[in-house]
Formats: sequence, C-alpha cells, structure tokens
Amino acid sequence: MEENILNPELVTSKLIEEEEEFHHLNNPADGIKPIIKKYLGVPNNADQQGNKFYFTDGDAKVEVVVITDEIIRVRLAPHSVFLEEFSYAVPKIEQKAVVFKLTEDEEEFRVSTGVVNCHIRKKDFFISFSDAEGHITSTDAVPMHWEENVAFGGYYVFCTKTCDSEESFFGLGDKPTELNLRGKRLVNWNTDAYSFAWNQDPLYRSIPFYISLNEGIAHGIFFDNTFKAHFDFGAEDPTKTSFWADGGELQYYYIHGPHMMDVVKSYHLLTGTHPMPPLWALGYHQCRWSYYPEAKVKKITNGFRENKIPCDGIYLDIDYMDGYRCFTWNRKYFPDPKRMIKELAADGFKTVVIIDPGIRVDDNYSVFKEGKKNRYFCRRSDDYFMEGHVWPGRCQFPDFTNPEVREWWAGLFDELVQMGVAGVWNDMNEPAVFGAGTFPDDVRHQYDGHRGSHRKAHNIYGMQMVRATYEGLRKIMKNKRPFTITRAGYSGVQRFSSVWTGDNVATWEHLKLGNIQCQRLSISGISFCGTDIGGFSGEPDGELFTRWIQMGTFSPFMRAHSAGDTKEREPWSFGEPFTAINRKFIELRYRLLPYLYSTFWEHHRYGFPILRPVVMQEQEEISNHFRQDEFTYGDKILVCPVLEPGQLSRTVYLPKGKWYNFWTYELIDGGKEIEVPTPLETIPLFIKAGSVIPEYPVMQYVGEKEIEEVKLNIYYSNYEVNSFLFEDYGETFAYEQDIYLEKKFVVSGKPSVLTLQQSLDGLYTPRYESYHFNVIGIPFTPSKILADGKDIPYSIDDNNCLEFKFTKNFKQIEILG
Ligand code: MIG
Repeated sequence: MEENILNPELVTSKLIEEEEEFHHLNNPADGIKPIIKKYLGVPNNADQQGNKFYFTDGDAKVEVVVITDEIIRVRLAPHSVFLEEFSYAVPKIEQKAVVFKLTEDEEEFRVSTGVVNCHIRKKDFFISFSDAEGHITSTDAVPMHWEENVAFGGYYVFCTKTCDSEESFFGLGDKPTELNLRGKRLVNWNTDAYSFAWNQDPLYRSIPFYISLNEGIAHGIFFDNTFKAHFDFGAEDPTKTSFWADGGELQYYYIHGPHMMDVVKSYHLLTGTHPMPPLWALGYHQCRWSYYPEAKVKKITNGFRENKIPCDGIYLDIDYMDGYRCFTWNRKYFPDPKRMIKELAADGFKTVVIIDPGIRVDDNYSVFKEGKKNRYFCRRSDDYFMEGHVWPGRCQFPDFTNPEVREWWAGLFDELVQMGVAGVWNDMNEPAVFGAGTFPDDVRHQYDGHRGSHRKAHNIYGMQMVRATYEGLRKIMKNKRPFTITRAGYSGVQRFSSVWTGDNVATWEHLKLGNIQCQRLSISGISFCGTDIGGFSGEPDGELFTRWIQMGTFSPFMRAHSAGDTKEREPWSFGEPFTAINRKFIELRYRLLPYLYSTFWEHHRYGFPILRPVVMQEQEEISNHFRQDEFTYGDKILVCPVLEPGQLSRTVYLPKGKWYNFWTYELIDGGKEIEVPTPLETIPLFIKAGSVIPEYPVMQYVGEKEIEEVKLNIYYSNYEVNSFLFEDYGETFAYEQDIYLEKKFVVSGKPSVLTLQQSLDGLYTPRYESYHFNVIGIPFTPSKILADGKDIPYSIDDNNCLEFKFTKNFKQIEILG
C-alpha cells in the first residue's frame, strides 16, 4: 500500500473510492486482492459536545478535541463509530480549564483556543493548524483517508500533510539515523535488532511522536496508534509528510510550540515523565553477559574498589538463572544469593538482575504451573498457546496486557526483593522469539479489556511487561524507589523504566549513533537512557572504550555492557593511560551527581528533557537543524563527545551567550564554531556563564560517606542567570508528599561586584551544614566578601578561583572589587 498514498487524485466530492492492487495481505496465498481506499470529502456539519467537535461526511466522522490551549486531538471513524477511549500512552488527560470556541464562515469551520486554531476546510475536509498570529503550521496535503482491509477486518489509516522546503523533523525515539529525520521513511514495529546498523529500521521501540520545525516555529504530532506505524518525512515526495498505520484509529495530537521545548513539555504532559530514580541509579553501572559464578562477580566488584573506580550497580545476566527459568537461581553458580547480595551491598553495590518474558514450558516449574493454571499465557486465535523458542527452550509468554497477569508478575518479584535485589532489567520484550522474530499476528491479547490481536498489542507488549515489573517492585519495596531498565517500549514507557539502546557494536560509528540515539530518545520522552558503553558486540580498543566512557558520563543512564564472547571489558581492562582517564571521568560523573539529580527533577516535575540537542537552544538557526554531535546536559553544561579515533582537536558549535571551558576556565563568546583541543584526557565541555554547578565529593558509591559539604562552582557572568539545586532523601517517595528542597541561585555580576542570592522552597533539610564556594572567572581583583553582610575570609587558588566557605542557609553573598 505504499504505492500511491501520497499522490491521490484530487478529491472534491464526497467519500472517494479507489480500487487498487494490493499485495500485502496477511495471507500471501490469497494472492492479490482489490482494496478500497477512501478519502474524506466534505464536512457537512459541526456538532459540539463540550470540548469535542464532530464533523461528518456520510458515514465517516471526525472528532476534534481541545485538550489544552496548545494541544488538539483529531480522530477519524470511517463508519462513525469511535473506539472506546483507551491509551497505554496517555493514562489520563488532565483536563485544564481552556477557553475555546467554534466559528464558521463560508470556507471553513474553525476550533480555536487562545493559542491554536484547527481549521476544517469545507470544500475538501483538509485539516490545518495555525497559531494566534495566523501562521499556518501544519496542513493536510490530502484529506485523511483509509483502506478497508478485508483480510484482518480493520482499516489502514493515513494522514498526509504538506512538507515545506526547509522543514526539519526530530523525534521518534531510538531511530539509528541522523538526528534530523527530513527525507527519511521509518516504521515503528518493536524489533530485536542484534548488532543493528546505521539506518536500520525498525529497532526496539515505538515512539510515534515527532517534532516539526519550520520557519522558526515548532509543533509536534503524536500519532497514538500501537499498530505497525509508518512515517514519511518528505522521502517519497519532498512536499509531503505522512504517517499511517496498519490498523487502529487515525488519532493524533497536534501539539503547538512555538519552541521545541514547549512541544516536548506538552508531550510529557500527555505521556508522563520518569519517576525520580534512586540516586544510586545515576551512578556508574557495570554489566556483562554474564558475570558468573559468584566468585567472578566478586572479582569484578573488588576490582572496582581496588582500582578506586566508583561503581554502584552490578548486573547479573541470564546465567544466574536455573536453565534460564525466570525467578530461579542456578545454585551451582550462586549457592546463596541472599548472602552474596548482602555482601555486595555492604561493599556499596546494588544488584540488578535480568528477567525475560519467555517462561519455560515445564510442569515442574512453579511459574509455568501458575501461569498455565490461571490461563495467563498468550494464545493464538484458535486457542492454541503462543509458543516459541527463547533462551530456556520452548516457552510460553504472559499476556502483560491483562491487568491480572501484570499483578501476578508483579508479585513474582517478592523473593528477589527479599534477597536484596535492587533493580530489574527487562530484556527480550519486543517480544523477541528465536527464528520467528516475534509472535504471529493472530495472537490474542486482553489489552486491558479492549481486546486485540498481536497486530495491536505488539508495540506495547514490552512496555506492559516493564510496567508490571515496576509496579511489582514499587509495591514490594514499599517506600523505596525501584530501578528498572527495559529494551522495548512504547510512548509513555518512561513512567515505568529507564531504557538502553540495545545490542550495539564496538565501533566508532556506533559511538556516533549512540550519541544521536540518546539525544533523540531524550526529546521523545525517554530521558533516562544510555548505550552499552564500549559496544555490546565486537572489541573496542582502549581509545574507543575511553571515548565511550567520556560520552557515557553525560548519558542519564551510564552502564558498560558487553556480549559474552568478548574480552574483559571493565574500566581498567585496557591498562594505562586508559584506566586513569576512565577513572577521572567516572569520578566526574559522581562529582556532578547533584547537578544530574536536579536536572532529573526538572524532567520529572516540569517535563524538560535531560539531553537537549543544540537545535533546541536556537531553533531559528537553520544550520543548527543539522547539528547532532553537541548537546546540552540539562541547560548549563554543553557536551561534545569525541567521536573519531586519533582526533586531537574538533570543531564545536557554542550556542549564543558566554561559555566557560570546563577544563581551562577560558571564557568564550558563543554563537559560533570553535576549534577545541581533544587530547584523550578530555572532551569539549563548556559551562554557561552565570551557572551555579553543585558538586559532591568523589565517592566510590552513593552513600559511601556522609556528605559534609557541597561544593558550589559559580561561573561569573555580567548578566543575571538562575540555577537550581534539588535535594531530598534520594531513595524514598517522600518527594511525592512534597518533602524535598528546591534551591534557586541567582548570579549577577557588575564590573566590580558579583552577587549570588539563594532562595529555598520546600520541607527537606539536608544534613550537611556548609557550602564550599569556588568562584570562577571574576574579572576584577576581589577586596572583600560579604556573606549575609558579614566579612568572611577567602583564598585565591592557582587558577585564579576564589574559594571560601559559608553556611548552606545563606541568603546573599557579595564579592566586591
Ligand atoms: O539474546 O541476556 O540486548 O543486553 O546481554 C540475547 C543476554 C539476550 C540481549 C540483550 C543483551 C543481553 C543478552 N540479551
């Protein structure tokens, strides 16, 4: 059906029918069948029910719903019957008080909020959107259309909009291709993609959300459809953008900007954000397929402590299980897991174990027996069980779209948690099946009461698995924050899990790809993401591994992982100078923990992405639409990883404003490209002038020492800049009861005075008493420091930085020249 969707005949009458040859039916033996393609023709009337507006054309009906001032949802029912409202991505729409109205003139119906207008054109049912100033931001190129597909009994649904000559596209989750999706055609169908290649599509996740940027204005389209979905950003026809799905409803949210950041925040409003992770989960994690037996695990964890390289997480891959049976232990390798986990914990390591969806068919295995007895496993259309081979051999698979099954699965973690397991790694949940790839289309799913075949449930299967896992852990761990990681997911998976990019390869190309994928995931709702540092398959040399550690230091999730047939792959495996550099960067990760944690809070609470491509800083600049190496980590630190071997310097674009080189303290004017030296010891890192960057002392793991003081690095600026610091217990859900502290710092400099103000908001009291201030870049010779009016002592170090200490409760500090 890809033949001519983008170039239909001009349509002016009512529902137009087109017959065409169709080759892609479910059963190839059926051969070629005619399919009917229909287009909306003319909207006859507008019917308002609250915030919903209905427009009909014969049998077809379109619904336009005002969600917020910025968000309008459009739905199409080819035969007037809308499906019951249900979405795994959008758990509930927070209906805000929005003022909207319907107007009509000769040409169109118009639904307007204060920010957006949705135009429904009378002559041809074209739907378009404009902002309050009248800029058209999105418009249909042909009316919404569909194909009635007799083979599966539903519709293939299509929406085609115009694509302007300089329009750029971003988003769609984990696509392994350039950051700007202009000119690409992509598909969403969760796929186990071992050793994936540049441009390989699809991969593990389905995030049907993209951002368009055109003439300086951004808007988003969230096509909330779990079926196999397709996107074309001017690939087939450079003047058209299309999205369509092999079933389900044509339902999309138009999300107005005008800034990309506004779009991402609104997308988060719909699909949610990551809950606050336990602080330790933001530390460094070490993984391998697999560390076993126990002695090997201990050798690795001791290696960290001996080498003085910080680490918080140690992973057990599938070999910890008995014959790969989930929720069991191989007692030969791990005779007493509870004791081992306790010993690891005493040494500061959290144990994370893998879990797969495939349950071994084995009547002596309690998980299988329970699932069988309660009919928890997926079945084919004719009631046979869905069986497939995965690691344990012949398996059946829980139907995670059934709430009862999720609850059962959730409970299965009880024993692991009692043993001390702190996190769960959800793998193979695309779902992956050896040989077949995944389940056949006819497998049935309960779909939370909205039954469907695997065509509908495939893309959300993994998300529902990790949801069950997360909810289980949350319940069992009581007030402790669980840690989960998943490979597969759909929009909204961020509410339940972090994500890694899957089975990458130890090549420089994959380092580059991983950098793009993490930025893309972050602006697609999934901020808590990372790559397998070092590359899963293949062998990195010391240089590649170190460059990957350096990039990974600025991935919200930082974990090294490797396949079992590769050489040793710990941060000290490559000898010097690599070990020392890896240590220095992992230490930097730990120093910056309070900054990352605060940035995470900004994500969780306010919907900001953690990684932000530079196009997000300056979207008006067309050249930025094609930059994909540099990004900001939060809004204060600009990072540009080194992505080529042997690179002694590289070009970096600094957005407008003033930036400090993190390593040299040199102050640089942004808004231009600069050449930065990149010896193996460093990567380009810049701090926005005026920032306050909080720092913890280096620790071998979170909680190793009581923090006695927090360092505040203050970067002088001659304009006013705000910074935030978020603090709480770091491991409980007290923040949901508003027990936390938000600190705001305001830095403003004059030619001979620098002022720093602090305001506090919240109920939490950190245990440390004082700050250690480190003031960078003061352009005058200080003569005196007044802290809350008191004259206090200070020193000036070799880098010309001003150092002093004062109470954490200060209100105002003035450094006078
Ligand atoms: O078929 O559990 O992506 O991280 O180490 C391979 C073994 C199954 C795939 C995961 C990888 C993990 C591996 N798993």
